Amino acid sequence: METLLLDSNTWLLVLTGAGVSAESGVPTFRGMNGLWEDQPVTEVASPRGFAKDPMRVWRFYSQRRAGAADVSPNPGHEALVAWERHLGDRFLLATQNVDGLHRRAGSQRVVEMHGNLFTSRCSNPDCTRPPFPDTTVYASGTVPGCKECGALLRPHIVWFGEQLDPDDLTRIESFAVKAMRSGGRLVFLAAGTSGAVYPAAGMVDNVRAAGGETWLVNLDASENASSFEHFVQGKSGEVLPKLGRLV
Ligand code: BJW
Repeated sequence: METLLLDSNTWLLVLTGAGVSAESGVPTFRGMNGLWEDQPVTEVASPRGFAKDPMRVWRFYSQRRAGAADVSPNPGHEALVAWERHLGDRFLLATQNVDGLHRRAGSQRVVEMHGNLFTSRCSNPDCTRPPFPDTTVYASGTVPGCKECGALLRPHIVWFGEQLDPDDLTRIESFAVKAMRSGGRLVFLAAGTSGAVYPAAGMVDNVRAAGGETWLVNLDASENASSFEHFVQGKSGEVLPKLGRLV
């Protein structure tokens, strides 16, 4: 197996997806065939789905909260923690996962691009209440309301068709810019992601355009696999612990 050199010249930007949590027992989107209760997840987890049936949306997220609370980080998460300890500020982890497992494993420099399962916010864009931690598994058939304005609460998740937080995107871009300006070696590694959802799926092209090196660790060839220079096929929990050569 190829090894990825992580030395004092390396700046490592990691992108993770649902495959990294799969070995912890969290179902992937592709694994569910993109369906939940026979409905496309893209319909349930969308602004339109929430407007149409907020109870169904909360049932979906309450079920996932209950499931994610019971699982633990796996060796893939742990390998990334070790790499971060080695590289310090020359490491950044952008995750599409909302399950919080990276932070629970000990990762600190984390950007949760698609939000967080254990955070809720008011659905009223004019409400001043900021997003807040919320581990509640709401009873089926209920929809929580905002204490401040009475509107419906919603999960703090980026649904299809919604904008990602511009601060998150800036943090990722600034990391790459800083790496290139420092004259260091910028490495982008994507793990456990289908490469089908943007803007995350476009990160590989941006890094290549900036002159960075690109690696993919995935169970199968993701949709954008041909954009990567290195592809290590396998389970992230088995590959990542062996991949990094810390110098
Ligand atoms: C293993 C493994 C193991 C298994 N080890 N591997 C440009 C072009 C075309 C369209 C667009 C575009 N830019 C934006 C869009 C629209 C849209 C989009 O991307 N659509 C595509 C379907 C084409 N994007 C958006 O709407 C985004 N917003 C945005 O860009 O705003 C501006 C804008 C809006 C509209 C138009 C244009 C611009 C928002 C995207 C938000 C995504 N949110 C979700 C769901 C939230 C619901 C929830 O979590 O409850 O986030 S979608 C879902 O997909 C979830 C995931 O984070 C995301 C990525 O999935 P991921 O992680 O890749 O998982 P899987 O299951 O798909 O794949 C797992 C992979 O792991 C597989 O390959 C397995 O083989 C592998 N695997 N076990 C290693 N053990």
